[in-house]
Amino acid sequence: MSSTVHRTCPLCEAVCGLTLTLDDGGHVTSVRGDKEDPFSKGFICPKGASLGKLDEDPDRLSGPLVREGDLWREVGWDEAFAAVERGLGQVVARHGRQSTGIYLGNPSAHTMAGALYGAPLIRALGTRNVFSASTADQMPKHVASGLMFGHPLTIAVPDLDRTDFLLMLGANPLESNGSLCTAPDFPGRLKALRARGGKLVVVDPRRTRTANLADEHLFVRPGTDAYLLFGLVHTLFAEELTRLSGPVNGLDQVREAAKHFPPDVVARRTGVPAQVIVRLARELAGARTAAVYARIGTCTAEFGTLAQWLVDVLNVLTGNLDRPGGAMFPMPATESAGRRRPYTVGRWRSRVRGLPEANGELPVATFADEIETPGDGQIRFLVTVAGNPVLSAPHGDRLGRALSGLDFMVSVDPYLNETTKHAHVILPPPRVLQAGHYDFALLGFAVRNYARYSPPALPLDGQPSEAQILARLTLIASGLDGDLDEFLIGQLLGKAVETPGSGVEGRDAAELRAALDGRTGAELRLDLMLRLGPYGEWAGRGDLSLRKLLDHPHGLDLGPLRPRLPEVLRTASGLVELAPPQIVEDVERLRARLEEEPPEVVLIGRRHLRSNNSWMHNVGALVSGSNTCTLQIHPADVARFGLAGEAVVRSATGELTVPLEPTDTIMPGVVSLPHGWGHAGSAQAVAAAHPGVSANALTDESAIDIPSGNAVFNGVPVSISPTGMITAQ
Ligand SMILES: Nc1nc2c(c(=O)[nH]1)N[C@H]1C(S)=C(S)[C@@H](COP(=O)(O)OP(=O)(O)OC[C@H]3O[C@@H](n4cnc5c(=O)[nH]c(N)nc54)[C@H](O)[C@@H]3O)O[C@H]1N2
Ligand SMILES: Nc1nc2c(c(=O)[nH]1)N[C@H]1C(S)=C(S)[C@@H](COP(=O)(O)OP(=O)(O)OC[C@H]3O[C@@H](n4cnc5c(=O)[nH]c(N)nc54)[C@H](O)[C@@H]3O)O[C@H]1N2
Ligand code: SF4
Ligand SMILES: [Mo]
Repeated sequence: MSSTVHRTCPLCEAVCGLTLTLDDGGHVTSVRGDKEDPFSKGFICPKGASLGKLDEDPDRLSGPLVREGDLWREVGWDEAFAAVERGLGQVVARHGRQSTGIYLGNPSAHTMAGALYGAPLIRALGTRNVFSASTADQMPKHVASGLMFGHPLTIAVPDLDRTDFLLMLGANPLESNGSLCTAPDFPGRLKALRARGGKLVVVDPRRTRTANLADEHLFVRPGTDAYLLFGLVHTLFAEELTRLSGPVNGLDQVREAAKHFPPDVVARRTGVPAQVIVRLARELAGARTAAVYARIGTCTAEFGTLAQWLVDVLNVLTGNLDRPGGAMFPMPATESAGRRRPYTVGRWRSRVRGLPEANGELPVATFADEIETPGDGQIRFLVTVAGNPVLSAPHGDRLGRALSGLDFMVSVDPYLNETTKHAHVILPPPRVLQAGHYDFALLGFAVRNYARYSPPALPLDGQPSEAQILARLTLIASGLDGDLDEFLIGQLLGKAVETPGSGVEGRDAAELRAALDGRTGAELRLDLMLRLGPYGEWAGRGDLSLRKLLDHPHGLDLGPLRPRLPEVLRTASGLVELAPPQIVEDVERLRARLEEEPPEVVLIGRRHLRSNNSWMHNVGALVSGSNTCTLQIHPADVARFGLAGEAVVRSATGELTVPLEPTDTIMPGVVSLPHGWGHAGSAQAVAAAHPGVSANALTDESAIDIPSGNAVFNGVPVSISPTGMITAQ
């Protein structure tokens, strides 16, 4: 007897619904797109299709490991947690809480465990040494949105299904399936845009598959998007094409700042001809509706925050912010109504380099500094959750060496990999199908309002869920006993019954608690958030609850995006802040860079459809064909540097020998290497057989986007030479 289960794919931001068939033994026999999912409508990609293989990967850890020297020993859960408690206790007793640190990796933005227990664990550790993949990714967007709209999660997404004109920079959704824009079947949605007469313009130093689908592709020099965007802003003012989205603060400052970046000046730097910039500005202003959307290529760059800011400046100046077909604010089902203080950055600074905090985190670019540098606050005890920063952080090999010097490290991860091999204890989460799934983070960036909950498809046989692992770590770190979920539920309910307009003001918290549904603490907390959320049965505007989601196993469409200004704003002024001082002051740095000679060759990254950052390289069906770690390089550069087959790439931090992939789809003077490879000697058999090299051996942790502290992966200066050549020292 086989059974069928419907689940959200947890592997990328597209949140596709999947339909899986399981045999009696709980083995996955087929994976298909769920045609009845109102959002993804049956879409699936090769990664989703391999979910069964991934779930049953024989190299996934099935129980905790404890390291003794170079030897790993399988232990029971109690012994593993006891080891963590001892390790933490010793470090804290000697060096205090500021000697602890935490790193949260990308999948913790996909798991319920990460969403529900990440923040409590950080609070329990009581440290400012908080790092995550966000500062190797989207922190510039949080900072720009936080300062403009008052909350770092108030992020405008392109209204993909209704826009008439999409200007896309530094994103390649045909490979990535989209990011900070949750849109299952992104490729189909782009085709639909064109089919309804809309226009797609892609700006990328490579002619990607997304660029091939577009009406127009513009090659841009890496790291120069802020100039290009300023050139567009300049033109809108110069030609009086602006029509504001609504009342804003700071319009004059933006006009002043843009004066320094006329199209002919920025053309030289960006490689985009001035007349093209002018035409693009006119098209953007003239389109019935339009949206500017920029992603990782523009975020992990030296002027990441300026670029993210200018994206929304353009959306505002063209009247497209917050209107259908423009850039809009989703309203996710678990959004909390609570007002917070207006957003700011730099509330504290990192110990060694004095880099500002953003969203309560320090830049991953200074992670190794904080582990290596002696003194009060030096990290000696580290927790990593769902991260592989040795391959994903800038100058990752240095970080690997730093990790090996920690007094104690505990990793919550299903794999023994380049990062977790430095841990003293590894706590593996159970199989994917044993976890409940709700996309707390990603549904806040969805191009339609939508909700879907996937209960665990298989029981936990004896081992803790990842939620329970993190809850237990939180209790260990806080030194408290008891039920963490009940405590957190009590806290949230206690606040809600005292908050005017919460929908439950004045009601009895114990009675409300008794009404919650859920078989686990995580489900109870989800139910509470749904009920208190904007569609929730307690907030009075709907009837959403966990029960309702369970009754809709294919997901629930909550409608198209709706205008949300000014209600969504959390700025002190109550207006959109078009020229936040912390951002505008960085314009000087952008101007100064204009005077400098650009590097001759720069490195950028890229993504492949069948890869996922540093993992999923242990699934045979995914690591083959085009999914390889090669250096894309223009044939003219191959000739110029006298290369054949392989080349040596050198940067300020390291050097690699890499197989070449000559292609005229990349600009001359630019080379591209995907990140997340470098699995030589891995405990994962398939990955070790397809090792590749780590692009982050070349990236430089000393280069950051100043306002956000974000890492710089695109536009890294490198030199290229033939292999076997001896260089003068
Ligand atoms: N050069 C360069 N570097 C980059 C980038 C780039 O474009 N270029 N991109 C950056 C970006 S955008 C990101 S997001 C970061 C990613 O950086 P990280 O998050 O540090 O790295 P990942 O490769 O995503 O590692 C994911 C880890 O989570 C584990 N894992 C998978 N599923 C689960 C789960 O359900 N629970 C737990 N606990 N663990 C799980 C995997 O085994 C793996 O160890 O890399 C960044 N690094
Ligand atoms: N298959 C697959 N899907 C993924 C991932 C994966 O590793 N594999 N990772 C996931 C993660 S963590 C993220 S954050 C998202 C990212 O999602 P996307 O942002 O769509 O990421 P990429 O596919 O890397 O596309 C970035 C593009 O930016 C271009 N680029 C590089 N430098 C510059 C520049 O200076 N300016 C401009 N304009 N473009 C530049 C690159 O050539 C590349 O085509 O993808 C997610 N989805
Ligand atoms: S596009 Fe993303 S969410 Fe959809 S099936 Fe592929 S990996 Fe899963
Ligand atoms: Mo990412």
